Amino acid sequence: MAIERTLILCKPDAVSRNLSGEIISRFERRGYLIVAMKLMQLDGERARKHYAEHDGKSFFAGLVDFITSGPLVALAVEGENAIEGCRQLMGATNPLKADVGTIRGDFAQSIGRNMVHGSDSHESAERELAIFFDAKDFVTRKHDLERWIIEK
Ligand code: IDP
Ligand code: MG
Repeated sequence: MAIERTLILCKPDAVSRNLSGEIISRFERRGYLIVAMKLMQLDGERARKHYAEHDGKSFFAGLVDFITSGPLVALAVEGENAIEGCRQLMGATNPLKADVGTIRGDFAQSIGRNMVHGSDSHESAERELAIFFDAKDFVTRKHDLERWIIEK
């Protein structure tokens, strides 16, 4: 069993459409525990750092414009295999390919306005969490994990 921490973003389209609560509740219902959360607007420098792997691609400038265009909600969530599990709840990057029942399959139409971000590996999670949060931002939910989440 691996207890993991991952970065989730309710992107500016989600906040603008008043769906951030709906999205956050999907992670909560799965049992993932929020251990840090911020409503914030990214500047270009932080956005380019977050999406550095896409620098040079045709959609990079549009992606940075969009992610900096309004407030987003950044969350650190924790749980068993949370990195893959959160990606499963999000659905495929292109909403047309995302299953109905996933966040993107239920709420999005186009790839550039797909509502939610989730780290895709341990390395990404560690790198991305450090872009959005300081060590002091995290609370401990060890008691909740032990009581409700982890099989003894
Ligand atoms: P992910 O968000 O599912 O991890 P990535 O491939 O890491 O997908 O791409 C990051 C974000 O960039 C996507 O969520 C999407 O909003 C945007 N994006 C990815 N590919 C395209 C594209 O071909 N056109 C426009 N936007 C794209
Ligand atoms: Mg990605």
